[in-house]
Amino acid sequence: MKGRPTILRCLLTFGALVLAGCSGQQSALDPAGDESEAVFRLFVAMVMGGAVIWLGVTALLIHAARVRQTPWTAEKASALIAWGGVAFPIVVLLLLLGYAIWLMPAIRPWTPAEETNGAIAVTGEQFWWRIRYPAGEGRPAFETANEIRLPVGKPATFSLEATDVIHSFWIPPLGGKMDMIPGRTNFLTLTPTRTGVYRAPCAEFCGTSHAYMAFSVVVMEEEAFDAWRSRQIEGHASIANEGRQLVRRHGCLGCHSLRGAQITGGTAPDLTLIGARQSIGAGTLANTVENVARFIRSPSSVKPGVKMPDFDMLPPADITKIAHYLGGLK
Ligand code: HEC
Ligand SMILES: [Cu+2]
Repeated sequence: MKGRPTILRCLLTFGALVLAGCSGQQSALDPAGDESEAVFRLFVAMVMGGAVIWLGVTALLIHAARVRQTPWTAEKASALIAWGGVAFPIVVLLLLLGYAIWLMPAIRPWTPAEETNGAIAVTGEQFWWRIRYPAGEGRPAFETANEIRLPVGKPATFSLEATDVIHSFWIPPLGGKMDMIPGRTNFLTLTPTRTGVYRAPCAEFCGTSHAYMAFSVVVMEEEAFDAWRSRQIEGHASIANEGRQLVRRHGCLGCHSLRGAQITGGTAPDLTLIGARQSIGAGTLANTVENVARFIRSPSSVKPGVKMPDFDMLPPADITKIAHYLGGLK
């Protein structure tokens, strides 16, 4: 008697945990875009259909084993097998196949050439994301990293590449995934329908720090997006301070670009608006001054295999100043 409530409690807790896992920044079961909505509907149709069929088969089994006392005649049994075992599965599978094929254009839209020109170029690198917004409407192109911002309600086309090994582009709440393959360009169009911040993990094992390779997607109202884009393009030409001198003196700009600072590097994430990003180290640490300092001091202890050298030989005061400076680049 004592066992019952415990089992019930376990089931309730488990159920609550499972349901809690459905919402959130990285869930395909909480769609925030047209493409993920289509995949979600297919998922629901399959789960519900599967559940109904399973219940039917179980009921039949119980009926045959427990309720019915007399055996079936050979004819009745054959008819049951023909209808229940052949006709029914064929109809169900054909319906599901038809539904999935009907959804396909929505999930994998063909991207017309004029849209590929305006695509946001995303390149997978070990272990971060290079993001280039194209020039257009009189605005110059610009580069950023580890965070994609999009205006809500507008289809966004991505051109996907990789420099080193295969990575995979997947924004669960919006749709995907699509492989990023060195030497090849793949296209994907996604239409966000809800503002919010989403997390997108690399979906193809790509090396030691594969699990620390994610980016954030910030879906914004159009005005806020335009303001962000203008700030990216402007950079920080007017900022002259000690932090910036230190960044230059310690050689950070040999790898990193910082629009408005003298040099633009290119083998590492762009740092122009680093202070406005959700996280640092490609989704690895929360974006706080302490974490930025920790990352600069010893990236290798945060991300194994990282391609940034440790800077633990720098005076701690310099690292703190740089971290404060970077945190202010918004
Ligand atoms: C040899 C090239 C190189 C140098 C020099 C270098 N970095 Fe990096 N840095 C990288 C790479 C590569 C990454 C991406 C690491 C990752 O997330 O996998 C990175 C990442 C970062 C990040 C996180 C960026 C983000 O988008 O999350 C910060 C902050 C940073 N570096 C600051 C610095 C500072 C400050 C210096 C100078 C003291 C410096 N770096 C020098 C290569 C370099
Ligand atoms: Cu990867």
